Amino acid sequence: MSDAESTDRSDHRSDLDALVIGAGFSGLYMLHRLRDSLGLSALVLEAADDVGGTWYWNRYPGARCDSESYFYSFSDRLSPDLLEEWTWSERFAGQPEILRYLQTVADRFDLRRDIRFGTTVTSASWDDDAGHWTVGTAGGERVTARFLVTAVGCLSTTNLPDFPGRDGFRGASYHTGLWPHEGVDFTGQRVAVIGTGATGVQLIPEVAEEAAHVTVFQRTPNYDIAGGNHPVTPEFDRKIKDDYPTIWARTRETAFGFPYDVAERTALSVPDDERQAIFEEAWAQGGFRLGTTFNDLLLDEDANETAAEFLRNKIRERVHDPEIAEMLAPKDHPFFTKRPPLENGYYETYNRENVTLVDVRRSPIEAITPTGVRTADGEYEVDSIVYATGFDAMTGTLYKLGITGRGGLSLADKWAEGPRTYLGIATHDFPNLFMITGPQSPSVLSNMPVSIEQHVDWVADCLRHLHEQGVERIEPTVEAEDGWVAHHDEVTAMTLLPRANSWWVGANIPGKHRSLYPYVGGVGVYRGICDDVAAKGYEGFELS
Ligand code: FAD
Ligand code: N01
Repeated sequence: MSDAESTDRSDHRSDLDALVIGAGFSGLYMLHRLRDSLGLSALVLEAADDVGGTWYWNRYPGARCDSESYFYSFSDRLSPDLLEEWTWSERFAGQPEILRYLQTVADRFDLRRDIRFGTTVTSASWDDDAGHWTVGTAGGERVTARFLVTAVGCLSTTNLPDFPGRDGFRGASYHTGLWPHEGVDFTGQRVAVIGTGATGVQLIPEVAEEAAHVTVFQRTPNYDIAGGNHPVTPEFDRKIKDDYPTIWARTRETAFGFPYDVAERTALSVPDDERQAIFEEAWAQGGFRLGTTFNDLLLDEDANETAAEFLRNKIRERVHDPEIAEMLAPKDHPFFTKRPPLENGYYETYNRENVTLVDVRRSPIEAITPTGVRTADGEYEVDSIVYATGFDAMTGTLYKLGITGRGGLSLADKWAEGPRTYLGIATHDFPNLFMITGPQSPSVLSNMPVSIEQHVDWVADCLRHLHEQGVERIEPTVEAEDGWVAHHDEVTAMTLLPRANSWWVGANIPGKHRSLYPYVGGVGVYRGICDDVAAKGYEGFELS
């Protein structure tokens, strides 16, 4: 019997202190804090057969992080020893290596014995009389817990567009977020790839190397930034390890949770040639630095346009066919109002003979036929279709949990006009519920391990406080929630982010309420607000 099964028949099934859903970065660290720091009884329910979350599911060719590995990991908060011992092989590690890292974390802290794998949560209802959550699973089990922590990820429910005829395709279809564990051999095949977000941009060059022909269906071109991936040298590794105290301190105070911050200058305050040189230097360094070169790129359209045009010109330099280059160069939204993918050789892929780009904005996909993809311009016959079409982000997975709060109110109904949270971590009428990287927290607008640790630590400290004070329930007040939503909306309106049809605003899912789902006020600012709330005895929460 596996460890996971042995927990199945333990006392954990009833009256747990805390139940956590999800065993990715968030759930693993939450379990460690609950069990090992606070001594609470805790159980994690996880739909997958192993830990890893994102890195368990997204096994498509080319999958890798685009936060640099040395800070896309747990900090010294988890274990200074592990930081010293673990060495990343590449600047941006590939999926297998990140999965191995998370498996190592699970093993090292003996987390698996309190994780039940292959267990999908389908309901979670608050019982106001009993003062606990009753959580139901697809297998028909029920578990009760005083506190419920969702660690279900922001990007864990796939978006498979409902194209007419989709299920009648006679070849093989894949969604990148549910990639077969045994891999896929595209050798000699004609492959359609639908979607050119961060995933498509990683996958397309890899598939083009293998397949006979790749047809890419692009709806919106992106401002892809050069990744600049390379192996990690022993010298770099040593330097990073020596600098870790400073690095982690920086990640906690900067806007995006990176160890470098946005420069304190505006784009139009410097002469054109100087600005160009600054962009070039950031480009040469690779990664997201280009987005931090000036502090008004997300605020001022003219400033933004300078970066946008710089990136369009990079595309024009690299893609030989000027017509294809213009198809790839975005003009319908400002830079960074959709998540810019990092690319390693993506644009050069379009110089290959075996790659065709189709503009489905101009000529939309009308149907998937038994033998291919039909657009307004004609049919493209293929052997396989890859859907790199992203996720129902931030709320999709939360709604699938079937959460109901006081009086049977469902979370989906409460948020029908957009999420209403306090700090993106809790919501009124749902006592004792904490959402790790919930909507209206920095989450996907940050280097996520930093935001995950901040949320988990805040929740753990809160639970310790409740225990010490003999408090059994915690719930945000309506006033505090209204205040946070108003603040969130105000900060959002100062930026250019609402301008683009991105998944950040829910535009990728037909019928989804349009609002900015993550909080754009910045990681450091947000941490300060959360710390202040805690220091004031959890101001804005009702404790009873
Ligand atoms: P997840 O890793 O998504 O884990 C959530 C877990 O919850 C999953 O295992 C899922 O199976 C489980 N779950 C969900 N619903 C249920 C249910 N009903 N019942 C039981 N279990 C359930 N972020 C960055 O900051 N930098 C990067 O470079 C980066 N790269 C990324 C690359 C890809 C391809 C993707 C898709 C995302 C990337 N992200 C990146 C975001 C990434 O999701 C986070 O960095 C991080 O992995 C999230 O961890 P998590 O534990 O919060 O959620
Ligand atoms: O998903 P996406 P993703 N018809 O939603 C298109 C993280 N991530 O999986 O832009 C035609 O960005 C859609 O078109 P449009 C990262 O946070 C990180 O690529 O909506 N096309 C788009 O081109 C990222 O942002 C990393 O017009 C349709 C694509 O499909 C997030 O995950 C790597 C369509 C979806 O792009 C999601 O990225 C990978 C339709 N009906 C992911 N529906 C790294 O860190 C959708 N599309 C490296």
